[in-house]
Amino acid sequence: MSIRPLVILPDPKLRVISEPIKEITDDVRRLADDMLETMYDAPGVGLAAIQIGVPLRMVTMDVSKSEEERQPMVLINPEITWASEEKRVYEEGCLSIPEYYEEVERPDRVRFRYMNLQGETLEQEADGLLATCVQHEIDHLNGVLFIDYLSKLKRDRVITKFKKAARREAGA
Ligand code: K1U
Ligand code: ZN
Repeated sequence: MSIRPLVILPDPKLRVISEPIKEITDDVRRLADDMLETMYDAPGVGLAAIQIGVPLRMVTMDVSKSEEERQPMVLINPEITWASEEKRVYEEGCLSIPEYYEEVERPDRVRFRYMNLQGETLEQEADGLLATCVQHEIDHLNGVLFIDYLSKLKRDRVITKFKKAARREAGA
């Protein structure tokens, strides 16, 4: 297992549409292990494979409250199959946009389908942080970021800030 470097805004990889996983191979299992290790190290409650530069439809999540009771989830080819009309606002963050948090409105509850590492197809309903997180992660698989839900003014501001930081780093 290894901790992989995170892809940070404005890297164009974050806008790529990730490819479905066709077969669960040793490489896929290794990717899941690396994603979990990278997510716990960050720390984060979710991670999409593209955030470590791999354009495959895999997500890891763990919204458990304590480190002692970890509940790691690995989602392969996840899809939202139902979303409630009712919305909720949650202050979101993103490991690819460090130290930036904003309120985002999304469906309050969702049902999602995915394959696990054993190749079983499962469907689950979620509310609270899990519902927000799974929507945020599936957006990553489609090249969508939570800043896309903000006003153009806020989005442009944060993109400009991260572009400047990237330029400074490249020049340093
Ligand atoms: O996909 C990502 O960038 C991970 C992101 C997921 C997420 C967080 C909040 C709302 C929606 C989606 C994060 O994990 S940001 C870090 C974070 O929220 C957190 C970190 C440690 C403990 C608790 C939360
Ligand atoms: Zn994110």
